[in-house]
Parts: sequence; C-alpha cells; structure tokens
Amino acid sequence: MDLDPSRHAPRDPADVVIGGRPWKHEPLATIGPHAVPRQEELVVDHRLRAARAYARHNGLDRVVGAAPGARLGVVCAGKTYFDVLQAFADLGVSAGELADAGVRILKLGMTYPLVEETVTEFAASVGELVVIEEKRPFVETRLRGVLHEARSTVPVLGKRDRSGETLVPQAGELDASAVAPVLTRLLPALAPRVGAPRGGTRRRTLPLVQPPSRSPGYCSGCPHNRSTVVPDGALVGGGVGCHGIMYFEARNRGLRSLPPTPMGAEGVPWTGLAPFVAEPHVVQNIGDGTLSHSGTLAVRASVAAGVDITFKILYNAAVAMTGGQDVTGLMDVPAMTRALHAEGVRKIVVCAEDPKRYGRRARWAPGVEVHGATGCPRCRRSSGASPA
Ligand SMILES: Cc1ncc(C[n+]2csc(CCOP(=O)(O)OP(=O)(O)O)c2C)c(N)n1
Repeated sequence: MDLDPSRHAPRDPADVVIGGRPWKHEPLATIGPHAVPRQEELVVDHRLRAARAYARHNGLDRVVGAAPGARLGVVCAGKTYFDVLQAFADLGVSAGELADAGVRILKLGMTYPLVEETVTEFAASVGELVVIEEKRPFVETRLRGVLHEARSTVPVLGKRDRSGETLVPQAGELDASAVAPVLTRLLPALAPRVGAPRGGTRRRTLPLVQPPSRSPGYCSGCPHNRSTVVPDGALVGGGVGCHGIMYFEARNRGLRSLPPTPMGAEGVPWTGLAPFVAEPHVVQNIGDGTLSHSGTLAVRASVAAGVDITFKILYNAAVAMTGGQDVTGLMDVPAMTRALHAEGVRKIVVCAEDPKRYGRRARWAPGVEVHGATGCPRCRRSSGASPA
C-alpha cells in the first residue's frame, strides 16, 4: 500500500462562483433556520456544485482505453473497475488492447454527485454506454438523468438490456466472472476467445466442491449451552451476542423465533407485535454486555408498554461475541436485580450455579428468587455450566 501523503496533491479549483459569490467552504457547526438561513441550499446545491468543480479540476474521474469514437463505453467505479479489467483479461483483452477492442472506460472517482460535463463528454465519445455496478442502479439512474437533460441520444444499458432482460445482475456479488458474460453479450466477438490459451498458459476452472454442511454450536462448557435453552414451544427472540448462534444450532431446528434485533433492541419488536398477535409471551435472550450498553432501555420500554416478556440475561461478565472483552460498567448480580427492580420489572429470578457465592448479605432487590443450578425450575432442561 502506498501511504506517501504526497502521492495525492489536491488543488482547489480557482474561480468557482456559486450563488453569485466566489466559493468558500463554510463549516456548519450550528443548526436551525435562525442560525443558518440558507443551510438547505448550501447542503443540497452549493456544496454539490463545489464537489463537482473539485472532482473535475483534480481529474478524479478517469478515462482509459479507446479514443473517442469507440463502439462501447463502460461506466464503472471502485472495485468494479478492476473486475471489468479482469473480465476483459479473462476474455483475452488486456488493458493495453482495450483500444483495439473498441472499448473506452470511464472510471468514476466520485459516484455522487456525477460531474455532468464528464459524463456527457464521455457519452458523446462512444456509440453505446453500459453502466456496470454492483447491486441497485445508483449511478445508472443518475447518469440517465444527466444525459436526458443534456439531450444525449446515446443508448444506455445497465441492469437491463435493450429488450428489458437482465443484463448486469442486481443480486449477489458482481465479480469478474459475473462481468464477463455481460461483456460477451455486448461484444459477441469476445465470446469465442474464452479459455483460449494466452501466452502459453491456460486458465483452468476447477469444479466447485460442495462440502457437507455442519451446524455451528457452542463450545462445550460455554454457558450459552444452558442459557439459550427455553421451554418447549416457547417463542424466542435473539439479538446481538453469542446467544444469536442459537438460531443455527442443530438442536434448535424448528425453534419458534422472532428475528434477531440490533444490539440493544432486544425485545423491542415485541412491544409493537404483542398487541396484535394471539401469542401471549416471548422469551428474549440478551447478554450482560448488551444490557449494560443499551439493553436497559429495551427493558424500560417493555415495562412501559406493559408487555409480557421474559428477558433471559446471561451474566458471563464478558462481551463474548466480539472476543471476550470486559463489560464496561458491569454491575454485580445483586446490583443488577436492584436496577431491574427499579425499572419496574415485576419478577426477577436468579439462576446460579452456586448461589452461595453471593453470600448471605447480598443486597438482592425485594422479591428476588435465587436458585441453584439443580433447583431452578427454569434450568431443569439445561446442560453445561453457567456462572449465573
Ligand atoms: C451498536 C453495536 N455496537 C457493537 C456491536 C458489536 N457487538 C456484537 S455482539 C456485542 C456484544 C456481545 O456481548 P454480550 O451482550 O455480553 O453478549 P455475549 O456475546 O457475551 O453473550 C457487540 C459489542 C454491535 N453489534 N452493535
């Protein structure tokens, strides 16, 4: 990787007049119409114009390949540019041979906003345009708008071909092997050269091996083995944390589950769902790291909404999923029961491998039940060992 700061020497475009004044960037540290009367105009118009002027002045968008008058113009950006070059190489056309193949490529350095002059000039220099980009037609849609305004009549292809059939796939990864068939459809002359020996070496495609699949599971001794066990037929919610692996475990095939939530939103979908479904109750797994980070808000919201939910908090004193870091601001277990009680949680049960570890003076919240691993009715079906 070249990290030399001098490899890029940005130059401010001179003489850019925007909104009747020479352009000067104004940082916005204030909000509100009283503070910045023309804020919207600045954000949606002036700054974008300045960005275009900058991109044009510094040559961020580059053209490679054939000279103007080329049969095909390819518009692409970033990684896809290299996939396009690789696809051409796989079809027997090296970067140096693009000109002979009648291919001109516009490699966008900035995909939004498009620099109108650059794309209109490029369109005027080719017979037909194809936009090759991964996923949805982001550049393609904008490009069509720009060319339409400029009254360009150059045909633009992209996600669909002229007959409306899929050309550049929207789904999945777009790598060189997915780009190559797009190119051969546009330039059929390339097709027969696929797999042809080049420079003495021949690329061979190996068959894709489909190994037998293996469901993930917890390590033996991991407390999640026990903490993710739920009563038969229960509706279960997962979220962010190692408990999320329960969705993929072989033993949980057929589990009735709600989809996982983002971190801290464990149980939150239930506040919206509960009033509209016959299901009376959900069991929601949540880690102590997540609870300390933001999950307390989910508990508070559930209490406020008055929904019937059992949060199953695994107290493993670690942010296990991301590598076993310490939980910042972790309360001890008795303090956690007091906090949950203060939030208005109606019933709090502690299942501990060894309840004695908390001592007789532990300051539990009022009404807390503390059970040992064997005595807890909620842990009866479990296996493995859990600290708490
Ligand atoms: C907002 C946000 N920050 C960070 C992460 C990365 N992350 C994934 S799981 C996780 C926490 C896991 O810890 P815990 O809740 O204690 O569950 P455990 O894995 O120990 O069961 C974090 C921080 C995330 N998914 N979302």
